[in-house]
Amino acid sequence: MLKKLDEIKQQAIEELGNITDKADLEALRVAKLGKKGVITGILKQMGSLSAEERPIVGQKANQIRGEIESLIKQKQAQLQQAEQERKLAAETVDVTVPGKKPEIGHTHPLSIVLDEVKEIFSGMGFDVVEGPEVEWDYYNFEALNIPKGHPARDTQDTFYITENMLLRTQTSPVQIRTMEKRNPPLRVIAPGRVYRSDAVDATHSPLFHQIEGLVLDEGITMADLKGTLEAFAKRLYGEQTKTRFRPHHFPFTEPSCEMDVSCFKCGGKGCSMCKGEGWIEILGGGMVHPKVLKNGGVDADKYSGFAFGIGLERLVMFRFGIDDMRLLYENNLKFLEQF
Ligand code: 2U9
Repeated sequence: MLKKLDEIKQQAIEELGNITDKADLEALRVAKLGKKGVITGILKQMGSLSAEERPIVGQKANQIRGEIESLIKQKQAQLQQAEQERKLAAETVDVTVPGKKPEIGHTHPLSIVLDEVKEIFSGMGFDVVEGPEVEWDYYNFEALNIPKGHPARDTQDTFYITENMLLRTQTSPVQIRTMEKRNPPLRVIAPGRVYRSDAVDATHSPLFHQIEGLVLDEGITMADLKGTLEAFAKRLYGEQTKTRFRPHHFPFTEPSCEMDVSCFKCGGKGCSMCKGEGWIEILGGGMVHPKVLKNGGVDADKYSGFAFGIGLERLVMFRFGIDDMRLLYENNLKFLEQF
């Protein structure tokens, strides 16, 4: 039996060497030390031994049991440690791996240029004002010296909602509302969406954007208009930019003008961008008509002012060399991701 016990120990050592997980280790413990295990088996057979042999075998059996127990404990600790190391290795963060660039959106070209224009006028002391896109006929036309039947109404194909309510065809009603609310001196720009019942093509859209401006004070003249708009053009297109004012006509300004800037592509020599002209028209303006001042509740004897209107889409198309306005509305990512 003593020899058998030594064999049990030897075998346990061999088997332990091959064990790699906790379940197998537990199975081994049960097989060796459990109630039906091999050591218990030996102890059960001790009845057949003589009184002298019994304590010797008993002692040896307990010793072997103790040794196997401590070997199992050792193995348990080893497995535990190995598992811990595996876990740590799996959880390791490699701080040297290059980061993934997060996908972020792009500012729409219309917004890029609008932000620039706002920045330039803010720098000259203008406030940004906004107003409703659904307007009364009065604010969109009447107050701006465009009464019913005026030919200017035919050039602005209007979306009417009722007889007196419409989608604004210009942002000018915002300035009338501002004049009603605030007293001169006044310097504002009114950017926003406007609507005209135009068929869609490369240069027309039923929804487009204007930036209009209004300056009111005592003693404002055409010279203030020229200086302000020239400074704006140089800020937007560079110091080398030249400006040219041509007479024009608008119902809400008198006198009225249009401003051209020297072509920013060819510098004035003539190219495809300016169609050989050397000049590009970027805005209209003029001195606010006395009737319009009166409609806005402003004393036309005391105050005068200038106003101007800019088509944002035109500015954007020239700025980025875009030849079709539809690209600005189609939300094609291949296009938008270039900005
Ligand atoms: C008030 C008084 C006067 C606004 C003006 C223009 C000239 C003009 C066009 C530019 C391109 C419209 O988008 S466009 O087609 N606008 O040329 N706009 S003066 O005059 C005002 C506005 C409000 C109270």
